[in-house]
Amino acid sequence: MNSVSGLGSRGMENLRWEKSCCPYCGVGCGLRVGIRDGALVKIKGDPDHPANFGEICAKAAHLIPTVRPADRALYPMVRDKRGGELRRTSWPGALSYVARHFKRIIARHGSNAIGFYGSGQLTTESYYVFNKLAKGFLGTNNFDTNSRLCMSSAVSAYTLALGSDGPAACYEDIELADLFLIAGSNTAWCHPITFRRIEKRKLAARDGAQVIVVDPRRTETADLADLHLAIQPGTDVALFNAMLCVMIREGLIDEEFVASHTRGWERAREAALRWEPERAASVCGVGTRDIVQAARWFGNAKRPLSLWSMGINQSSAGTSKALAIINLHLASGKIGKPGCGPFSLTGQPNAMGGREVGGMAHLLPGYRHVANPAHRAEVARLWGVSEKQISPAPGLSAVELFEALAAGRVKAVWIICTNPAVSMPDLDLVDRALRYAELVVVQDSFHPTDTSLYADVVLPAAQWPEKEGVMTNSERRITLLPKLAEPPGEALDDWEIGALFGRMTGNSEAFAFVDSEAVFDEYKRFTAGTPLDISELTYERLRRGPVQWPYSARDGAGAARLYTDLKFNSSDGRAQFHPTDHRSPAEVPDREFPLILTTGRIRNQWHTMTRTGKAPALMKAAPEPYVELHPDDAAAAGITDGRFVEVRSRRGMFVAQARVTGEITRGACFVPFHWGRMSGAFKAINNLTHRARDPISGQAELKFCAVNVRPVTVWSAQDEVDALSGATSVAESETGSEIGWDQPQEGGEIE
Ligand SMILES: Nc1nc2c(c(=O)[nH]1)N[C@H]1C(S)=C(S)[C@@H](COP(=O)(O)OP(=O)(O)OC[C@H]3O[C@@H](n4cnc5c(=O)[nH]c(N)nc54)[C@H](O)[C@@H]3O)O[C@H]1N2
Ligand SMILES: Nc1nc2c(c(=O)[nH]1)N[C@H]1C(S)=C(S)[C@@H](COP(=O)(O)OP(=O)(O)OC[C@H]3O[C@@H](n4cnc5c(=O)[nH]c(N)nc54)[C@H](O)[C@@H]3O)O[C@H]1N2
Ligand code: SF4
Ligand SMILES: [Mo]
Repeated sequence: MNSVSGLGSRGMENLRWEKSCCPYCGVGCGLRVGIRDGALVKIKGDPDHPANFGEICAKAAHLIPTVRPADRALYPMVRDKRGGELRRTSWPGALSYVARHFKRIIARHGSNAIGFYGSGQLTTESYYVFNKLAKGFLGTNNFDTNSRLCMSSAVSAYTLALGSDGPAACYEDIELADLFLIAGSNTAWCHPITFRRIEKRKLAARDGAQVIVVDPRRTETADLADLHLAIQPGTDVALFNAMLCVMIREGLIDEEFVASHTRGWERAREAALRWEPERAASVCGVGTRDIVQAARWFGNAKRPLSLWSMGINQSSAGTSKALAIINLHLASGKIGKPGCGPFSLTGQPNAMGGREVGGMAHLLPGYRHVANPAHRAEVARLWGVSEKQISPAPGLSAVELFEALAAGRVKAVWIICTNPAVSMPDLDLVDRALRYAELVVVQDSFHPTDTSLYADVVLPAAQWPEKEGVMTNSERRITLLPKLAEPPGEALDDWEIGALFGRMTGNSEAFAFVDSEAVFDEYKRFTAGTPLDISELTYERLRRGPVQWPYSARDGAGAARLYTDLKFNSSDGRAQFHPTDHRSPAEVPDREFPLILTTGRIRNQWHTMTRTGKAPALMKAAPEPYVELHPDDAAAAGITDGRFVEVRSRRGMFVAQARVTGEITRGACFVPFHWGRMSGAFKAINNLTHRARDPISGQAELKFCAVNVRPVTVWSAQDEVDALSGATSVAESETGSEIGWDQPQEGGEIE
């Protein structure tokens, strides 16, 4: 165990402190957990952990009430028929029920009629076991995760440009950088401890550290900016191309680096030169001078560090957006050196581990690809299965899986550690998918959730800190989470559930893991000789502290940065430029739906609130969702601050109070996505969002769709009578005139 002290002051008898890692965001802060008589009583930051040096944010500080609330899932449950009750059963009872249905479905429709949908909040070990089960033993690559909604555009861009996935930079670079380009990331709220480091760096830097923030909203992150580019949503590629255009024109390109270490510059250069700053300014809705300024700062910076997250990734142009950022670094040679580089901030605590272990429908462990015959052969050998058993066809990605369920092509889905009935775009699709499926298995630590309401089988999972395993944070740092408490009822660690199922379905040897360490030791063999080599890493080493990958036992440490030898992971060691071009999002505003809806997070809630929703202190700050609207758009619609409004898209409706604020760009509105239908049918903003995807990464466009916003009309008794008697509808007689939408509205600056 990781006991760090037996602190014994008055009233603190028997209090012992154990090390762990925060189960929320990808910053991956080290925690110290105070335990007395087997119960968690205190949480503080681990001063020795290099992600946070003892600091934590409010979400972690309020973890304790989220561990044992009344709605923990305690026992396996099965519903024999749709519409029937979920009844408690044993683990063998529940898993043999699943096995029976899988067998029937596979016999009738083939292996690809089943699918798994997992999560970046699983430990690496749990990911590994389920991935092995699906891809190695059930014959389907339909194992995808919510990382598809989160990181997949960054993954595609890194792979295309640098030859493999994996952020090159590290947190220490924050203290060294002299320019921060923060794009599509509300770091202050979503990666708060990383943000504090940026803030400190900026305030402490005698040599000056400038901050550029690219975000259609004036977020708390943007408050730190020397230059805030409040672009129209979806126009980032135009902006970054224009920055590159200015850098070319002003001689700010590192020609020698480009010539020696990259390929494809000519075409990227041509593409950028088509984006004069004036042209980008009109598309992005920001000033030409600001674009030129941003380019000069970037081009002249010695150590520019680019941080990005969902405003970039969650877009039908997500891969292009991320590539355009990477191009800026390749063109200026600002990569592989201390203090600079492209650095995507991962959202979930182990989204990185998921990528490493092959937790997406096109991947195999160790950054291998299902489509690559040599990769399949290596993995098959290590799994002890025939090569033919691993299908060469990539499985269905997250949204595709739900589309296939709704269309009846996939018949069964096993959902693990994610709540798609809140977090997926276009919730009506999810509703159809889960109703039409013949079998829905939900493995969650809580019940009911919006998703488990659809379940035929509920499998109770241990959650933090009842589970053991490793997680990798944004800077490739692996931390061991020890098991610090017993799970309630009969809940099991996720990997144990997968292993039990594997053994029950006749693969006793392949799933004979005795503990999570045995899973880790099997997984790490897949990394030998790969960019993420941790084949020499052990739990024993991790108990002494976290390490970055790649790791070498000889050094006892990992690599702080990637590509320091300026050799990239491509066959010739060169990085590849990809020309990028701006294209319109999938659904642009029009007369009927004149505003852009963008969605995201708030400081004190985590995703679908199954955990943070149980911490009274966190709920207090934001008990309800809301709609941020620009004053001009609000005035045009007859909306005042605090008024209840309905937001509609072609797919659904949402109701909340308006927050009229100049902090959002004109033409767009913002709604947090944490609330699901269980909290009120019209509180779920994903009723409205669009499931268009990036063609390369498959990531959904959760940051852009067309909506209209109007005041909620209060019906009087007379309206009721009029409506029933077919008299003029309220919508025509009152709301229509009030909103004044009759004038055609231009769809922002979008082309
Ligand atoms: N408090 C809290 N923290 C979290 C989470 C949480 O649920 N709550 N979740 C974690 C996870 S999984 C993730 S993925 C991260 C996400 O972290 P972030 O990406 O920082 O969070 P979001 O609020 O989704 O979106 C970031 C910003 O993108 C902006 N944006 C929207 N459209 C565009 C655009 O077209 N271009 C640009 N440049 N910006 C745009 C939005 O205005 C928003 O401010 O947070 C992690 N941390
Ligand atoms: N509109 C809109 N939608 C979005 C986004 C957005 O910005 N806008 N962001 C997207 C992104 S980036 C993400 S990452 C997703 C997140 O979306 P989800 O993954 O759906 O969100 P969570 O609430 O984190 O879901 C985790 C589930 O796992 C359960 N759980 C917690 N710990 C454990 C455990 O140890 N084991 C098991 N088995 N279960 C556990 C929780 O109770 C919860 O039900 O949302 C996406 N959806
Ligand atoms: S910043 Fe992220 S990892 Fe750190 S304490 Fe807060 S939620 Fe946890
Ligand atoms: Mo995420």
